[in-house]
Amino acid sequence: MSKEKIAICEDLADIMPPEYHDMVENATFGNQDRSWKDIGSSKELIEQHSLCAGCPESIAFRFIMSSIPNPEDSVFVGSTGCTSLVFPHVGIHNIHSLFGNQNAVASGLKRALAVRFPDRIKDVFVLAGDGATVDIGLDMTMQSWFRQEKFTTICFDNELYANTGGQESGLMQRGFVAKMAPKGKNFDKVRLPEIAFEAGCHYVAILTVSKPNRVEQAIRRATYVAREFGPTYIQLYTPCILEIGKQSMEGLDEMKDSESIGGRFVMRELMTDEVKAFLKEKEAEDKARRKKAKTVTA
Ligand SMILES: Cc1ncc(C[n+]2csc(CCOP(=O)(O)OP(=O)(O)O)c2C)c(N)n1
Ligand code: SF4
Ligand SMILES: [Mg+2]
Repeated sequence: MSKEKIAICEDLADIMPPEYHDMVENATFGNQDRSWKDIGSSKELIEQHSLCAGCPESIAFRFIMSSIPNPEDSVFVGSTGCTSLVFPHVGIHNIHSLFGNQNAVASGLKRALAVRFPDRIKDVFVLAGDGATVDIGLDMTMQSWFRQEKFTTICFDNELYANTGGQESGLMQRGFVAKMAPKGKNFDKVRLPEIAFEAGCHYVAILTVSKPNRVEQAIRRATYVAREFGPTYIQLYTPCILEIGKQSMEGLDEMKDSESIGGRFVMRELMTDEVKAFLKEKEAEDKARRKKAKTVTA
């Protein structure tokens, strides 16, 4: 990993905006121990977005961007929805795919990168809403898991189609009435974490984005396991504050309430014993490296 990969071509340096120079010089590219703790003290790979003020999807992006271990060699694949409004603002290579096709596009991309760069680690992440992941794109999502494609699928679960004004989704909870689903949902929320595990994902996590350390842990685990074993899945509860009638400052409370004991989004992880043993070893290695780096600096 190295900052050379993101260096600006000398001939273009004087016309690049100052924000871009700032990103190349002061973001945490090339640091395998980068973390959410760098937020506030280094240039972030996202600082602006065009989501509603206070939308938890924006907090999710912030934590994900600061946690991925290899940003200069990572590619995001997005899908239409509120999440896609963020993609033009991120400092990571990304592709916008047709709504629902994201896991098919990511499959081709991951395979092509493995052929083109056999000696480099290239991480691929799908970031899409629940409508794209679980409803219209479910076929593509599941088939990529059946085929054991080695990338991470991240679902921004706001329990409806937010970008088109509030239609019912498979991840909506029973009885919920949305602006464009006035009769209320007749069925329970689809248990996608369990389905993902049964469909071949080697690591699955469901959580809110109220606690950055948890998001970081899930992102790192999912990335490492995807590299070694196969597909991984993370479902993040990012409530649409507009639809549940909350103010911009209230998204965090909604997430905290829903993850407290007995809540709908208490953090859960699903993994095989083999993956558990692998992560234990990997995390011990990471810890030892960080400790050594601290001793050298001191
Ligand atoms: C092929 C296709 N079908 C439908 C749409 C319309 N569409 C755009 S965004 C969206 C809903 C997105 O919902 P979700 O994936 O849950 O993301 P959110 O906006 O909730 O973050 C739909 C149906 C589209 N753009 N393309
Ligand atoms: S409509 Fe909802 S999900 Fe979309 S940006 Fe606004 S608050 Fe976020
Ligand atoms: Mg949604």
